[in-house]
Amino acid sequence: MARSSSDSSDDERKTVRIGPAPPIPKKTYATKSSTMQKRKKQCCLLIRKKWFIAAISAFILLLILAIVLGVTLGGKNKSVVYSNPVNLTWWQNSTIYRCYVTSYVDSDGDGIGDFKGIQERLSYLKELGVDVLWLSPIQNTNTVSGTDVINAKQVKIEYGLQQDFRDLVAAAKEMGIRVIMDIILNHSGSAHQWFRQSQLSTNPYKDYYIWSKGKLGGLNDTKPLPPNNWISLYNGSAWQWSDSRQEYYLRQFWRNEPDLNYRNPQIIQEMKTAVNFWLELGVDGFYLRDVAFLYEDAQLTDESQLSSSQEYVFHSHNNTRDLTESYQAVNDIFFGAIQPRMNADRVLLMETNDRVMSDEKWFQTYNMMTTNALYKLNSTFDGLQLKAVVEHSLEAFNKTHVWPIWSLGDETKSRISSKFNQLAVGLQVTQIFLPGSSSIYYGEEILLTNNPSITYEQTVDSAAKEAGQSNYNKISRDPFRTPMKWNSSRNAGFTVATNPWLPVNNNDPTVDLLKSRTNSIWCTIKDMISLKKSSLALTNGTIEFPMVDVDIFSFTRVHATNNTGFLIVWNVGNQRKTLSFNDVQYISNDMTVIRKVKPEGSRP
Ligand SMILES: [Ca+2]
Ligand SMILES: [Ca+2]
Repeated sequence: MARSSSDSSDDERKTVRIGPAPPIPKKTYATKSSTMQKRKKQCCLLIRKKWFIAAISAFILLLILAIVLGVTLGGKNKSVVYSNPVNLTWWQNSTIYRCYVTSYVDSDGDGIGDFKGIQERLSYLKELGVDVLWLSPIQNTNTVSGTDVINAKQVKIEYGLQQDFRDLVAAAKEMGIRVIMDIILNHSGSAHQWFRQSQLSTNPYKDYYIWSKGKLGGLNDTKPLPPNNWISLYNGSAWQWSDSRQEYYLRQFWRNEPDLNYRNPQIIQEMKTAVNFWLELGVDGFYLRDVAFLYEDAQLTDESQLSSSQEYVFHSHNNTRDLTESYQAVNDIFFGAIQPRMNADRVLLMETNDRVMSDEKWFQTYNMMTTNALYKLNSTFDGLQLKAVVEHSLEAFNKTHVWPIWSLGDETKSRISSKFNQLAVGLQVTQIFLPGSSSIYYGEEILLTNNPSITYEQTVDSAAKEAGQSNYNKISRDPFRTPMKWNSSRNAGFTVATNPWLPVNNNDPTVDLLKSRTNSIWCTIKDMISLKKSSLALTNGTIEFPMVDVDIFSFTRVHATNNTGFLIVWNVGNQRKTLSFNDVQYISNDMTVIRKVKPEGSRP
């Protein structure tokens, strides 16, 4: 990263040099920057015609420039996000690393990632610039990669002992890294003692789940029909027959994940107890999974169908999703008994959706919302579409005063490198510079791709196994969860076991390789995180979109008071472009190129 003496921070030195200035005559910026011209020469020499930016053309598929610029804010109607400097809390000025524990580091050679393994790699996270470690579900489950909780107040035994978790949290804190965790609210596993007892109608567990006798008229009258037409997220009826109880139970997700009955006050109490358990172990916050699904219509009313199809997307879900009670339940669980502790320095986050963003009353509860709006873009998109998504998201966050976390990946989705190909790099860099906090799903920093070579025999995802040999690869989430690739040793340094729980993806580069290349995606992300930390303009500045068209996406982040900031330009098209920012009133010609990013730089 070539930085001039005045390129990145909002310190006094730079402010004096650029200063809040009167409008500066505008020119095509690249032609006026000796730094740029020098870099052009270097680029042409070093990487032939891969990319360069003079006058300004870019023969690239993707180009991001972060450029310091002098600005004047007069004469424009600003779209301001967090315009007034605020005292940022730890979770606002943060880079969040979403760690899928099972695949991160295996310390004891059983082929499964664990707490001690993560602890060994805390220095790696620190080096990358991570402030918050966000752990995938660590509550004890029946299946290693599932969310079928069998004890909400116990660590997953494959990950280690409770003390190992305490040690991890303590070691992370010592390094200035906070630890937050997923908490599973909507369901338990069918192997949970609660469910076993509930199936037998044993109190107090009899009404821990949502049971129904169903409707008369079943095939051969051997069993009734499901009570209504509700569909599971993974298709098929949301009702599962229990032979032992001779009733249906509701499962909005998988058959081994029965929905808990939140209309039973005992469930709220159980969750409060679980939350307290994890707070005692030292976690700094929770990501609340599947809040939208907590409550369903008490009368079990049919949902309207948008077509005759039995697929989930063709049902309305107004009786099974986003009920007001669901969000109220979160208030009941996390505030009240544990409010004093949550308020102090803890954070609650959940994934945003239109329902929750439409009602400000929920924001007494949630500090942060994750948004996967960028991920929802089509695998190819243009600058206008990208801007629309960013603006729509920021408007919602601005209205509700909730701090955004931009999230591109998690263990349920195709990896971004596989979905977006070369555009993935640009999305990663863009999200770092957007207002809010950015996140990294483990492996994104080395452009880990989906592992396409997992056989049916190697498949672990229980739903995929259930789908059978001919269909498993259509629904398996295993390809998005393969082991982290650390180095060139066997199984990429993830484990010394011969057979890791999922096979390592042989196609992808390793951490060690990319760290050794200064223009790699790993180094780029590290540098961009560092840049963001150094700048109030980037954490707390205004945002504008000075030039956006089909091929170009650009935005500025400008300090609210000293008029300095950054311009980020991304050529999302596949043609060389010549750009001039002459017509943008507030951009001066006094700019310095900080970093140029190209998609090819990350691959071996
Ligand atoms: Ca292990
Ligand atoms: Ca539910």
